[in-house]
Amino acid sequence: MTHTEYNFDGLIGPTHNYAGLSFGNLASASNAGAASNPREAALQGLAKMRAAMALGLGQGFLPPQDRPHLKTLRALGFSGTDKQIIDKAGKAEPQLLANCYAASCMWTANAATVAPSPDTADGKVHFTAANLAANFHRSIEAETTARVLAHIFNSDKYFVHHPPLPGAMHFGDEGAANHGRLAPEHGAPGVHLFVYGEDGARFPARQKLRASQAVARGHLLAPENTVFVQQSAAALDAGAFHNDVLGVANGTVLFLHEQSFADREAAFSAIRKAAPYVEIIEAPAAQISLEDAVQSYLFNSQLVTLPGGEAALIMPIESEENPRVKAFLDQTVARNNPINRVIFKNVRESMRNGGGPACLRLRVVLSDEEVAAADPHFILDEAKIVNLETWVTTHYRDRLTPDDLRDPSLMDESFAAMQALTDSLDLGAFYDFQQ
Ligand code: SUG
Repeated sequence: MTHTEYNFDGLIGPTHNYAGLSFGNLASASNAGAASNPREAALQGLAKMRAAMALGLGQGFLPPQDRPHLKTLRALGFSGTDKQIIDKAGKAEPQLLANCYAASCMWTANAATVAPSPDTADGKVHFTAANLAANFHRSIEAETTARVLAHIFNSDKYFVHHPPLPGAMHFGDEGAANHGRLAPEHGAPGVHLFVYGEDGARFPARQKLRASQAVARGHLLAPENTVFVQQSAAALDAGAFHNDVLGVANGTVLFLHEQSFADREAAFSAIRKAAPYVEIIEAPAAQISLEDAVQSYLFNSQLVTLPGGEAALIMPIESEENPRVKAFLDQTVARNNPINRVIFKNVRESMRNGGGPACLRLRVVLSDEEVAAADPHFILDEAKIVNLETWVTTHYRDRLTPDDLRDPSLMDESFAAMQALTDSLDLGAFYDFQQ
């Protein structure tokens, strides 16, 4: 059976904006209040998807969610017509309105944790939608994300869907952003690397160990194929609010910063024991500071296995622009290791909210039969990308500031866009605003 790596990118929604909602995410904080360009953001995301397809990789997407999320505003006591709700919330609680307007579901690395079928005791692909309990604007995504995944991967024969973990921050779970899979090849049983945090001196940890353990349990992973590693407090406090800001794993390669883990030696020995084939490619702190790594998002790259077997990195252009990072990358490619290619993409609109190329995708390894069982509307080809680009240019604004969120016509435009999208994807009355 052939297994292929698919990346499901988040299609960036029409309300993409900079509201400074994520404590511990330095880019989100420093761009708070700036004007965003939702149209450019979505087109940048689609261009990245096209680049991955050009490399011969499978590419899918997850649709944006309905924002403003009126259901949440109603649950929090705002009443009246849709327009009255926006008006009242904008006057009384502008920050709450911004939370309900966030397009943050674009970062699908946080949508869920996935275990491919070669790894699970029942031979099915398991999904656990992340509860994203650490931030209010992100926690709103969980229920709809679970619905989206169940819709796209809708077959009891091949797929198992677990609801977001209960218990809020007691089981705080941020999905695949703190998880990686190592395997000699995609179709062989893999080793799951779960990275959790403990609160730092500056910033709180989002991913709890007990949450990672619960996901591993639910996914029926063999204990010898799971490794749980603590992120270093230095990394968290330097702005690595998810582990994928400082490291990425795929295939036989673990690519990371020297200061990623609390106990580097113990972590490496546990990983090598479970996955003896692993090649660890590390950036020494003396060459790349934590500050450079967080600014350039060097490790928030998509580490992908190309059809010929070599590994490539799809990286943010911020990494090309940082001379120390660029020098390190040149050395890495020149050395004898599986990483032979680096492709730089401009996803600046997303980067300004702390989301690099790897944040924008959920990696799902699927067999041919499993791909055939997935909803083809969400598996991309060139024609479908062109349709999505036309949809974006038809419906999206090219400038949005936090003040614009109070403008009820933004809600109308956003819902009109979502209506057109659900029509084209045969989704029916899928979103809360359509009920
Ligand atoms: O959760 N930013 C996201 C970025 C997520 C990046 N994902 C990964 N590292 N995998 C977050 O902090 C900012 C929204 C705002 O401030 O308007 C935001 O939600």
